Parts: sequence; structure tokens; C-alpha cells
Amino acid sequence: MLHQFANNAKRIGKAFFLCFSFLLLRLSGSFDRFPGPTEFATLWKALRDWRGTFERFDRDRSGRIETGELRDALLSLGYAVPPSVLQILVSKYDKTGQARGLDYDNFVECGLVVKGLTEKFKEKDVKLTGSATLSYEAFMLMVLPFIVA
Ligand SMILES: [Ca+2]
Repeated sequence: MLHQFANNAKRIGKAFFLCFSFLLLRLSGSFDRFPGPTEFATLWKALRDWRGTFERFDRDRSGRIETGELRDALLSLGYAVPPSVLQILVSKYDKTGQARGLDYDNFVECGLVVKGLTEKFKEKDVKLTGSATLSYEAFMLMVLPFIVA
């Protein structure tokens, strides 16, 4: 039983840590506040949702999300990522370096970054036109939490 728990914890470890980090950022904009039971329930639901999305869009059952699968998965989540951005995402999060696709952990990390940056951008693009004007400081404050997370 302990061995099974350890294997599950190892398997979901990185995805859990990433979701946990983003949850903390979302709660307070910093790592100052520790989440309670409600937030942990939200975290587990988010992880279950990410797993479901991964499995639904890994259409060839390769255990990895390739470029087309990533495009479709992100689109299903409401993120119409342009092809140029999609290529950058794949090159960054496909850790094999051999265009074999994203494993689950890297898929979650990629998805969280796209989700977080898109939500931040929408705060500046209130009319949802797809463009926004922002200062250098606003841009840096928008992007840096995702780089250092
Ligand atoms: Ca696949």
C-alpha cells in the first residue's frame, strides 16, 4: 500500500507541484497564504481535469501529446494558440528534444502557463479583441510570475 502511494505520488508529483504553485499565485499573487481544504479540493479536481484532457487528446495512445493533439487540447480549453506560439510551446515543453510530444507533467505545465498568461492578457484586453496596450511594467508583472514559477 505504501509502495503504491509512493508510486502514485511520484507519478503526479510534478503536476501536483505545478498546480499547487499556480493555486498559491492565484490565491494571493504570492506564496504568502497557505491553501486550506477547499483549495486542496480545487487542486485535486484540477489535476483530475488535466488528466482527463491529456487522455482524451492523446488520441494515438502514445502517452505523449504531439503538436496537433496539443493544439486541439488547448482549443478545447478555450485557448486558440497561433501556430507560431504552438511551435514555441512544443519546443519548450517537449523535453525529449526529438519531437516526440509532451508527457503528462510537461503537458500540465504548458497548459498552466497558457491558461495563466491568457487570463492575465484578458485582464488587459477587456473587450476581447485579441490585442491590448500595456506598459513595460505591466508586461513584466504579467509575465515574470510564470517564468519564475
Ligand atoms: Ca499522442
